[in-house]
Amino acid sequence: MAHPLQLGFQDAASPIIEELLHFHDHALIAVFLISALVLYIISTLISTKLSNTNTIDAQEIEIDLEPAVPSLGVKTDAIPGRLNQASFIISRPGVYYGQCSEICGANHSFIPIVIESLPIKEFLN
Ligand SMILES: [Cu+2]
Repeated sequence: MAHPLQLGFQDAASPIIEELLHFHDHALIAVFLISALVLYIISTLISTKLSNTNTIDAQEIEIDLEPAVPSLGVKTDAIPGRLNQASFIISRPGVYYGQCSEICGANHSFIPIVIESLPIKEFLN
């Protein structure tokens, strides 16, 4: 039934449009939940203290290292101006060598990557 000054559609008057309206409401809930999740993730990324999201100078983006230590199974991107972290468990103490695995510049092959693993008691002393 139509009402004066009605903003939306008329009420559903057939089974097919009733189902379509149910689907519309269901899809709207899904869209709302996804939007809320995306907004939450964006606000978390913007407000975190763990990474520097401000790029000071466009020149600083030129170098993009990708250190990798094969014996530890670790490979991560390193971008100047941004603090990256990678956590992993090393099963025994030692010195592990790696390499840059992205062609980053003229001295790409001379970038030393060394991880020294110590027991926690030695590390704290
Ligand atoms: Cu490199």
